[in-house]
Formats: sequence, structure tokens, C-alpha cells
Amino acid sequence: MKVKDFAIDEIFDSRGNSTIEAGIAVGNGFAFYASVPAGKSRGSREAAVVSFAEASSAKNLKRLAALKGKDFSNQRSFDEFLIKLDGTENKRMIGGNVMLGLSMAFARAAAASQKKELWESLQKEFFGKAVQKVWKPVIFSNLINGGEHARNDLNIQEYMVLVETRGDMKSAIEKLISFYRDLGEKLGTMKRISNIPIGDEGGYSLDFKNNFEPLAVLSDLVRKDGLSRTFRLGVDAAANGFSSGDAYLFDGKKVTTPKLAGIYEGYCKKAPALFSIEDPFSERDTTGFALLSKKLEGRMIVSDDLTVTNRSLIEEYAGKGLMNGVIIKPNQAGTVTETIEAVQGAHERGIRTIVSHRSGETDDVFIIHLAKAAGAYGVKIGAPTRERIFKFNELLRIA
Ligand code: 2PG
Ligand code: MG
Repeated sequence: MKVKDFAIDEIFDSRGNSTIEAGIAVGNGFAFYASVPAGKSRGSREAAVVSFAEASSAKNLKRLAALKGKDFSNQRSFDEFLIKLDGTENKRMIGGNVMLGLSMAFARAAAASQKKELWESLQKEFFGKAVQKVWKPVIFSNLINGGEHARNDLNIQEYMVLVETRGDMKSAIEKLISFYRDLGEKLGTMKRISNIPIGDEGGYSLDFKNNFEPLAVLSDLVRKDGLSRTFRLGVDAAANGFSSGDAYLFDGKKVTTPKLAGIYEGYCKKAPALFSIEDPFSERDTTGFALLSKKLEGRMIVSDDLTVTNRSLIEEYAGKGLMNGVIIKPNQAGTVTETIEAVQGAHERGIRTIVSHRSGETDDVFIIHLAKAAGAYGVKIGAPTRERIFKFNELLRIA
């Protein structure tokens, strides 16, 4: 497919921050677009993010002009060309966000040229045939926000419900929406407030007694609503955010790695529905990940900032038994091909993948297609509200 032209535009994410929308015009004269989200709690080894001013500087546009008139046989060749053009380890020359926007826009153009859905053409190029006959993803929906995503006193960044879809996406999403509403009412009554603040990902973001209280509230409501067979619970501690030297500041106290592991273990005892714990320790604390993986066999220990959607990090840490689930975020990697390589590395080692949004989102639904193409275990898309609704709608349409 021949690239005729490209464009880099500025748009604003759900937090009102500037981000990139990229466009690719191909041979038949049509243009395809993609927009890139932005994370707040980032791993240090994520692909570089450049500002719109840097992205659209004369120098960068000149560099990218090498794309014009080039013919690419597939996604991989397009992405490899961009990677070479950038020439740096972390994509700081062109910008990982710019490269990902172009890469996703190219994927959309390729799908259209084959008259296929995006997920189908990705599956065809990278996975050969369907990974799973029927895709029944678990929805990871963040309903209570803390950490860097909220102005409250919670250290843990995300309290999620894990909704089983079991082939009936509509009823799963309906259950989630009414649960989200019930939770708002319950929290309002409990804490005697009428306007509950909302965090970055649409979850409620009020103050709690301690980091465990949200889990107690969620467990109780799951039971009361009769949803114990469909809903489990998960947290993303995003522990980079409360690590301090080689310890952690948690619930107002300084705690060591083994102490924090013991706290998580206690949470699982007190709230048995708690199934998945993401980034329980900082990205430097591999000892913590190993320790907790041993303690909590049968539950999911998920890495995000630790592995930053990088195939070799995933392989290395999977080999050491640090996690059994991994977050996949295209903008941590910076191209579609590298994101899919990370998925493949995980699947080859029996690690479950959860394809994820970022805290600053756009209405782009690329991740839903990626998740379906890969037959991912889960999709992580925030609360069923505001800009996140686009992703729920796309799930309804294609899952
Ligand atoms: C995370 C993400 C998404 P952010 O830590 O998993 O929920 O947050 O985009 O701020 O990194
Ligand atoms: Mg995370």
C-alpha cells in the first residue's frame, strides 16, 4: 500500500491535555486517522512522548516526509521503516506517540484496502488464524479511583470489577452499568455526599478510611446485587506512585516489601473475590513481584510499569515467575507491530494479556480491535461513562 501523505494534528484527551492525532492518506485518495491516549502513572521505560510542538516541528515533518510515496507490503514493514527512521532506543526522535498514531492509522488504511474489519486484518497478518474460536473477554472496569488518578487519600490507584462476558456482551455491560449506578448511590449514602467526585477514569474518587475499605464496599455490593458468579474484583496498586526509596508509604505508614506482600495477602483473605493485583510493587521491586506470585498462587499478579509492553522484558520476567498476567498498552511500545510482539511473547509463555486504555483517553477504539485480534484474556477500559463509552460500544459491536 502506497502512502501518499500524512498529517500530525493536535487534539485533547479526556483530561484536557494535548495529544496527537495522526492521519495517513493512501493510494486511493482516502485518509485514515488514529489518536493516541496519554498515561499519568507511567513506567520509566515506556516509549517517549513528545509534545505537539515537537511532533509538528519542521525537523520532524521533514524526517517523516520519507514516508511519502513509499509502498509498504504490510504493517510490519511500515513499522520497521518508522523504527529505523527514528533510530533511537526509546523513540524520542520522532516520538513514540507520533509513531503509534501513524502506525494505527496505517493499520486502519490496510484493513480498509482489504475490505476487512480492523481486528480481522490484524489477526490475518500477525496471528494467521483466529486465536480463539469465540472471544469472551473479561472486562476490567475501574469504578473507584485513587493514587495519581484522583484527589483523595487512597494510595491504590484503581479498584476494578472484573466482569465475565461469557458470550453475552450486552447483558454483561448492562449489569456493569447498573452496578456502577448502585455503587454511586451506596457511596453517596455511606459518606453522606450528593456530588461524588469522579476520577480520571470515571470511577468515584472520594476519601476512604483506608486502602481496604473500597474492597469491602465492592465485595458487599457484589454479594447484595447477586453478582458473585459474574463479577470478581481487581486492583491496580500502581505502586510506583507510593514507593519511597526501597519501601512504600501505604495508609500513612512506611512499609517494607514483605510487609506490603502480607497486606495484599490479608486483602485476599478478607475479600476472597479479589482475583487480580496489578503493579503491587514498584517497577524496580522484582523481589516483591516474585514473593507475591508465590504467596498468591491461583490469583492473577499482573505487571504493567514493570514490563511496559516490551517483549523482551515480558519474556525475562515471565521466566523468573514474577507475574501470570500482563497489561498491554500500545503507547508504551510505540508501534502496532511491537505491541503485538509483546502479546505473542506473553501468550507463548502462558501469560494472560489484558489490553488496556490509558488514564487520559480519546474516543479511539483501536485497543478493542487489537484485543479481539489477539484473543486477549481481558480488556481494561475504565468505568462505563463519558469518553470510555466509545470502547464499550465497540465491544458490543464486534465482540
Ligand atoms: C494504568 C493506567 C491505566 P495510566 O496504570 O494501568 O489505568 O494508568 O494511563 O495513568 O498509566
Ligand atoms: Mg497499571
